[in-house]
Amino acid sequence: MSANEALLTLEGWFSYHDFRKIDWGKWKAASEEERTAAIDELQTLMNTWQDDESATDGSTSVYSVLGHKADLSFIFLRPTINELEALKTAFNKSRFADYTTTDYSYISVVELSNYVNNPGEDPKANPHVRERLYPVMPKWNHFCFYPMNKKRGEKENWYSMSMEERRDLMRVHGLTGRKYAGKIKQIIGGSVGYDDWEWGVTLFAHDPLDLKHIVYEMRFDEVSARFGEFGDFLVGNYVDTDSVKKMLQV
Ligand code: 76R
Repeated sequence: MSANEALLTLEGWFSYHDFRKIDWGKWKAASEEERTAAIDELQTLMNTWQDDESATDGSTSVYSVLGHKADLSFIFLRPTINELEALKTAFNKSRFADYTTTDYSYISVVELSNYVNNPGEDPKANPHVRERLYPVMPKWNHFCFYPMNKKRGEKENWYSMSMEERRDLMRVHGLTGRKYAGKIKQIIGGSVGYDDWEWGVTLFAHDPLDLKHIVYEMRFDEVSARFGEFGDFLVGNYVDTDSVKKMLQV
């Protein structure tokens, strides 16, 4: 194996998952006028994010999140990390942001690893590759997010395996994934150097059971069974400007 064979990854848009909690006590204590102005401003922001998507300058999704870990999830994909920072700052300057806290976020870059490329081809010239590196997120009803690592233990170390071994395991992983065509869309964000885990996994589904089924089925694939280590899972429901208003109206 050549030393840099392991380094061949393809990167696309940068990704920022911003998980916000709503301070419901403070929100309910605000005047109706203030709440209306805050919701209007949030809807305006969401429309500007949609304009970026229409101009293919990125993609944005908003989901309401179940459980105690967050209430809303904003997922931004953009060409540069400067744009991600500007989006974060613009949001923080909005009125609605004053009623939120952010205990968790995740930074990564959409990544394809080189296990399945066609030798000799310029991968970025391939429309299928481009579609995966610069993905417009589907407006599907449900999403889940979790970060993961591949083990670097004394006994099992993904990074000391040969390219052939890794490719074989990833091929099986890809075959499992393909069984969910049309049911699951996944975005893999590489986060080495950016965040606390090696990858952020974002899955979109029409049916929340498919989220459970794919993650469970993959646990039996050798690559996940032997090497997968997982962080917190978050799951939620798609919201647009109308449903976010409904969610926030008290
Ligand atoms: O077949 C292909 O075209 C691409 C093959 C492929 C790669 C290289 C692929 C396919 N993935 C790849 C890389 Mn994936 N993926 C995950 C998870 O919970 C778990 O156990 C794992 C979390 C899911 C659910 C998932 C889904 N994948 C990766 C990588 C980078 C690994 C590396 O570089 O070492 C990670 C961390 C990862 C994790 N994967 C697919 C899916 C699905 C649904 C597919 C099929 C996609 C398709 O054919 O459209």
